[in-house]
Amino acid sequence: MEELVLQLHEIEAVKFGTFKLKSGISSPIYIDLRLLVSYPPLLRHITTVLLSLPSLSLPSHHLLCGVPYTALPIATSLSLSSDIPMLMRRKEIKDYGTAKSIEGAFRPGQNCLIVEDLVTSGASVLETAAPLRAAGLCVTDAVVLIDREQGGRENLEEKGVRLHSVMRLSEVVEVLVKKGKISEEMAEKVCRFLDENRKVSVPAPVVGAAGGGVRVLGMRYGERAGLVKNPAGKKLFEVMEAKESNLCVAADVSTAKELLSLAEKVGPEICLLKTHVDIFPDFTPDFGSQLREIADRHNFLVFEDRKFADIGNTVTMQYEGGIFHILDWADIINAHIISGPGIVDGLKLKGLARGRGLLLLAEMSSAGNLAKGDYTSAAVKIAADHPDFVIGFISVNPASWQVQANPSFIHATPGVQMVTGGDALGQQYNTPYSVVHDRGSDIIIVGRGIIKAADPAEAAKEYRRQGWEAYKARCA
Ligand code: S5P
Repeated sequence: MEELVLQLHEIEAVKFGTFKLKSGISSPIYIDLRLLVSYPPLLRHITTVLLSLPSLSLPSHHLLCGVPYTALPIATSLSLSSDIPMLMRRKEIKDYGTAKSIEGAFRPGQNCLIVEDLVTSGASVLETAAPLRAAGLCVTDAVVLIDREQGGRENLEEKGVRLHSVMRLSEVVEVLVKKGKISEEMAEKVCRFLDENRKVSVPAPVVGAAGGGVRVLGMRYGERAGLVKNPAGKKLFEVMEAKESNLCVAADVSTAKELLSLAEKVGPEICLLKTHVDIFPDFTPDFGSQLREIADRHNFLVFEDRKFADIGNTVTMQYEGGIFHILDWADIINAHIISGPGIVDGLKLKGLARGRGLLLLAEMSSAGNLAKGDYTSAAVKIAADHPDFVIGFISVNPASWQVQANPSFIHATPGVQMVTGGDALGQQYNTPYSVVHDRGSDIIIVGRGIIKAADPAEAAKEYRRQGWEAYKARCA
């Protein structure tokens, strides 16, 4: 071990000074094991040490998973030397393709050892353990090169993960003093720091597969209904729970007549029916009341996908007036936030008194769209300012949002089909499981996957089943 410590010091993977750690505390010692990739002999040395760690029974693990990113080369090297297959956890879930949070081959019930370079609070290990466990794997042990002795071992133990470390930070310091690499004074400073920071707690969760939002994602729709102020939002959660459906059909058919017939057919399977009323050549003023009658009978809500985008004053007129009188029949509408928060004020002016709800477009499903990053964060902020009227978001990958989770907001995701892919005009599809389980959305919005099926009622039944299974797996 002494030799290993000296080599780490030699390559400046262990440094002394004043450093701010991920946990927010200021430390006189900093360990940067990212440098290991530049020193293959050292990586090999570490692997040999890990292989012979007495407390760790490597063969009892079916799989290894490194904590991204620094521990990935260590895990890879350990996998090559031990022949134990490896998994990789994505830090960010892709917004295209298969959108898996865990890459690699595995079977539920297999035991996966987590490999980490350095443990402080244990938060990073737990961030990796959460999606592995959610995928049905057993996570009982983690192995780390250096334990900073700042509560990580205890935090992990509490969550059922035993920590095996090659060395403790105090041992690293001892070796360096003994070999004359650092002064007694520096060693004392580090030891004092360790004594004063014996317990670094795991940071509070934020939304996201990265350990965040686990609490929110595990909550049942019925439980969340109790947190919603807006009547349409509350009813939506309640209908979902009662009907065991998180399916919204996007009824993009050619005529109003076809829409009403489709609503009858898929009504029993859905929590929400989404319309684009401006595409119908046969729209009549009684369309709204006819649709409402079907909606009430089958217990679903109506969502007019109007995507308002103008200034507050204009949208009040578009919402209430014109030919369509959307305000009279749609429980839910949606809006872009490109024009700023005034659009919400405008729509709210008309909709709030009628018990209507608003979804904000925080992300979109189409290739190359601009609703991301700061734009998405702005939508979250505007929603937080109007919890009486905004009921949630049109989103694509809410699990990756680096903002605090709010379980009262609902997420509805378009671009859903049984297989991933897209259309010729930029639409991008993910599966119900990936949308609800991996990406943390609540409602799947399915258009052509159902309306173009030979039997739309049967297709709706299958989408509903898949959407609900994904939700149950997420809650579990
Ligand atoms: O980003 C978006 C937002 C929406 S509301 N991407 C979308 O596709 N939509 C709508 O969802 C779109 O207008 C259409 O009505 C539906 C998707 O239909 P599908 O046939 O591609 O499933």
